[in-house]
Amino acid sequence: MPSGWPERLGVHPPIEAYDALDSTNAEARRRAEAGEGGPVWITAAVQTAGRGRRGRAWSTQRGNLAATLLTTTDRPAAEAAQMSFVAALAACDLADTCLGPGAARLKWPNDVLVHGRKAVGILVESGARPDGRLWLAVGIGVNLAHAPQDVERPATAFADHMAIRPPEPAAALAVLADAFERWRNAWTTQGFPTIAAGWSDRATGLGQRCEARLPNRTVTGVAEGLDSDGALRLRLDDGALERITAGDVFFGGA
Ligand code: BT5
Repeated sequence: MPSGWPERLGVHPPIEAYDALDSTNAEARRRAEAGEGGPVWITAAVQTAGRGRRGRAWSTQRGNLAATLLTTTDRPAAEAAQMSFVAALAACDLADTCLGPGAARLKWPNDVLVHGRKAVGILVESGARPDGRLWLAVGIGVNLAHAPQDVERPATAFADHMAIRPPEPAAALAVLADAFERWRNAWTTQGFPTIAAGWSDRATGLGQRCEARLPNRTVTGVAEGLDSDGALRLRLDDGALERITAGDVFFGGA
């Protein structure tokens, strides 16, 4: 390659692979708190204490993908949180690659469902650095080979929908990391509306009734779509609009 050649589009940050970790997000946090800024992808074949949102657990069996992008941003925290939609779109692209276009749908805020069942979970954590910037840990768990049976909501794995073997985690991460760069680049150059449009095209449940379990109460209404910052616009039965910024939503019991 000639010297001074521009960086190849789609080149992703380096990947550091472990055989086992407690949690790739926990490892990213430890590194961030020790001053590391990334960007780096951290992956582990097995997680012994994988975590979901709000203190919940995430199971990662061998053959599945657990990966976290540790990176640093100058964006304010509320805006940086939009990275979870970038992650969901990248995971949807990975699902499209493995299962064919359209097999995966996105459920607010950032689950990836395959035939209505959860196949991918995303956990974004962040913290302030001494220099005032923000570190972000964007954790993505993909059920490539196995789905747990003992979970509250139905889960599935890519393998359940493929005639051939699912990709190895390392191969899947290469596809995911490239897709992530493409969407992150779109977010940077075109802003959140491009991400919101991509997400909405692939979303499930928009226009449908749903129940939103918020940290301190539960509300029901019709999910109208994404607000300009990523909040879910929920039209309540009395006609009022509620912006959901955190919580879990359930459509038709799923
Ligand atoms: C999530 O939380 O969906 C976020 C999961 C993020 C996992 C990645 S793996 C790499 C990185 N390192 C980590 O430690 N975490 C990230 P939430 O929406 O709270 O869903 C958690 C719930 O999903 C649990 O309470 C279970 O009911 C269910 N669950 C657990 N493991 C699952 C799996 N493998 N597949 C589907 N559902 C699962």
